Amino acid sequence: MTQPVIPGMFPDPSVCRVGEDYYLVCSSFEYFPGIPVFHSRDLVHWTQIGNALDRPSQLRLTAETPASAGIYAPTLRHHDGRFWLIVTSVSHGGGNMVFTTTDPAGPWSDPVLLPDVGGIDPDLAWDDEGNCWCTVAGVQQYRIDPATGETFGTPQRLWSGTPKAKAPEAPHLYRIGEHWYLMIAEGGTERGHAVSIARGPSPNGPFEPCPANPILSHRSTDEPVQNTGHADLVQAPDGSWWMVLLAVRPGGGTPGWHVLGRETFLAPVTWSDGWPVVGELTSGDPGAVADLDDFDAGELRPCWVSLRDRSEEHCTTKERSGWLTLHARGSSVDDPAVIFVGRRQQHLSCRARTLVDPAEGSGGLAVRLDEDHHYEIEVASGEVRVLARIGPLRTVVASRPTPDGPVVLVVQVDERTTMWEARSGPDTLTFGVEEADGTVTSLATLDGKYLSTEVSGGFTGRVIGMYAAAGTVHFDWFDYQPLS
Ligand code: 6LW
Repeated sequence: MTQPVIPGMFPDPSVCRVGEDYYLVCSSFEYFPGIPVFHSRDLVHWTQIGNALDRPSQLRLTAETPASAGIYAPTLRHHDGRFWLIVTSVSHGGGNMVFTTTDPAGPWSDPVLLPDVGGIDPDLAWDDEGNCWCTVAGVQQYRIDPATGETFGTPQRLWSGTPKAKAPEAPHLYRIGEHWYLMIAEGGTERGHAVSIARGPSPNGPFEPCPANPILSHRSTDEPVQNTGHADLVQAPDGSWWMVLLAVRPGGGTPGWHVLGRETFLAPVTWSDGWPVVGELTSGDPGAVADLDDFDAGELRPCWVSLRDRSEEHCTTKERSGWLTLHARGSSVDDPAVIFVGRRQQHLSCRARTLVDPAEGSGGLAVRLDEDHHYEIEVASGEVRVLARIGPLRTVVASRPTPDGPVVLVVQVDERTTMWEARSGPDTLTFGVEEADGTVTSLATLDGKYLSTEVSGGFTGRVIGMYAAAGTVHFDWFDYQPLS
């Protein structure tokens, strides 16, 4: 199966190039810090260099921010020596806002609000006269000043996409050769997702649709990679053109269940009669990069995300040197205010382990899709339990006594690969305790189907991490090992 170039829940990619360097950003929804920023020199191997929204003055999400709300679909561009990021905060009236910097690794500015720009999936493009055009889903266009948030004139409708196709969104405007191109996603971000394009003489159109639309879609195919859409174009220093896009890798039978969220893929683009032709997806190399974090570094790495906010008061590596200390907030792991620190699951089979000291509280290791869909292994005062939340069902699946003192908790995710097994779901999750001799005593194996986006709905994928349910819990290290 074709591999994503950025595996895990990194959807709605937007890319730009400055010299030999590519930069890419993605949606981040209810997670904080928000908007992961990646760097690459070849479009295939990417390194996360930071998060654009890493302080409350940039991103204020609260326990009332629903799952899959928050930060949607950014666009990243470079203009006049600065990086510009425009994004929609779909919560608390955040609306559309612009951030800027000279260093994409950060810090980024505080937001410039665009109160008069409606819609989602905002794009930025400048014309030769220096006008800045902001195009949003629908597809509507505004002329704005990104430095002040001022809007000029009235919004214009540019194109509503292919007749009978729904949800014209993710617009991006490009000046390429003699034409202005307007590329969109349409069909909705599920199995009907597609990319279409139109071109015209000016940034305001009129736009003529490509006769070959959609230029990319896997709908109605048995491709193992599905939901292809929400794309952005970039030209390489050698003049070749490339497309980054989102797609999913559903496991199990048809139509399957995807568990890693919508991931970032790459495809080559050639041109014919002034229209782009999208080639086969380029297989990435997510690599079997094990990732052990011993929390000795002081600052948390950019891959770690929390739910809606993060403060030193509840999450710190400065209280016990070389440990991550979480002070519980809320009442349980079901609580939207739960103190959680996790990283995206990026491989269809993988193992996560953590050494937890529950001496002053209870907490553990969770695999989370949202507040209503998560499994965890939790330790508290001499007992270790496996818990499951599937919609309205909340249950203790297994429990056993455990000696006082630190304990290593383990979750192993195994992709179901044989046809008969896979008919009942994409994978299994086995929760257990690692004994002193390194063997693992399993407590329970659960069906991964219920931690899939097809079951939970929404736009996110699995995040695996540590949480405090009550009191104070210390974590010495967290180890993530790909198994596939
Ligand atoms: C985003 C829309 C989409 O705003 O999903 O896949 C929404 N495309 O363009 C959230 O990711």
